[in-house]
Amino acid sequence: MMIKKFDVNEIRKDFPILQRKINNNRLVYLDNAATSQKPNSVIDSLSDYYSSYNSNVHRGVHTLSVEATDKYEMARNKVSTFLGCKPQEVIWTRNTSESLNIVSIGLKKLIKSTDNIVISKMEHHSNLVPWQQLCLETGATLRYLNHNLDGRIDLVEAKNIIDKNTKIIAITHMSNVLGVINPISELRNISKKHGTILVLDGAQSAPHFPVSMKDLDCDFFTFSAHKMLGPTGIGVLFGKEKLLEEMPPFYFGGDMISEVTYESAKWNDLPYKFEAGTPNIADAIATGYAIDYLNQVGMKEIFNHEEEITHYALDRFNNLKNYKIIGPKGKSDRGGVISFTHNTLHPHDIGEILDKFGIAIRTGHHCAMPLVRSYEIVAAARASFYLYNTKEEIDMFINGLLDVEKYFKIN
Ligand code: C6P
Repeated sequence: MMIKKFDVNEIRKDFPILQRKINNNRLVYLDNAATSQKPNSVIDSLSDYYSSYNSNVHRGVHTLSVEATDKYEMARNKVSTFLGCKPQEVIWTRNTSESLNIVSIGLKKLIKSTDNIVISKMEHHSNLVPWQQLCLETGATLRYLNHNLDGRIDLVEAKNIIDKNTKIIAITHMSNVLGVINPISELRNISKKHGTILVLDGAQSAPHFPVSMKDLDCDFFTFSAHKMLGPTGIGVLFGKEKLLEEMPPFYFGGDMISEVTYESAKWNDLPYKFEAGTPNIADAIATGYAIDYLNQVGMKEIFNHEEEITHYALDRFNNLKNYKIIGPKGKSDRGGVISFTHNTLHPHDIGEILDKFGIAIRTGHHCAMPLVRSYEIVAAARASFYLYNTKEEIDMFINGLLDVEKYFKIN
């Protein structure tokens, strides 16, 4: 694949929505942690599927079905290359949330009441509630890794929290609120001694920097295509082959079986054992196009660009008198997410006024209610960046924050 030199202005031309005006202002889209925008190649691939080769997969001998099956499996191969794993270790799901549910329910039979499961206090509800439920059902204990005000996990304490009864550690690779990138290799080293299963929530990492299943040495990894230029309604569960072989299927029905009698059923081979029914063919194929786009730009280049604009934003933020960052003020091991509050203004008011200027940010608890509450607030505002954001947009955002204060007559 040809690597383009990173040129944000060229990249922007591939995203038609970025030409939109919001309230007569140009759109400044800074809500990428919620969902990313899509390039033409992804949008066109959806229309191409429905207009040229719409058909079911793995079922037909006719040309359309063969074409659809080839493209669907080719997309899986692209994901496996992107992650550095085997194609049979890539399961198509609906999103990160579904992937994490498949794992937590699939591992249930391994869990005894004397076991514990360790997660962090910064988890998205998708990586908290499934484990909470699993503990409630099995009698196991849910333990939490603590972090400091900056969002850095306490690794000294982690050595005591993770022990011989820890069956699973499930942690976010990068926090959607604090922006911290968690110390996965250190946690892996601690967990290895106890043979603990490591589950990574990659919803905020896979879109933004290279992720290698080999280097991370995780047992499961999950992400959503919609946060990485792909469509909504499709996600991925990576699992080590051996564990997936041992895990029971989540859904039952067509395609996930190899043989059915009136009395019993045998499961299909991986990955189909976990893909019951007609899958989300068009969106899986479009995810392949999203990965092509990311590869063409380069994941390292994307990270470098985001790092540059995030550092710039942090420097400008530090000069704002009344705004306070939730999460690390430092620049190391953090991605392009900045959550913040204001001394007197409610985050929703900030978000609404910024929208009048065409600037899209997210406000609320960001589906991490316990974390946000731990900072003694009920909501935060959040700006999150991606490959198509520019320094000029950061300036517009920071100036927008000052204009919000003017709007509310705050000095
Ligand atoms: N976070 C945000 O605005 P789904 O909704 O299943 O595609 O992804 C869930 C999810 C899981 N883990 C992390 C770390 C996430 O950030 C998200 C999605 C969005 O922060 C929507 S709440």
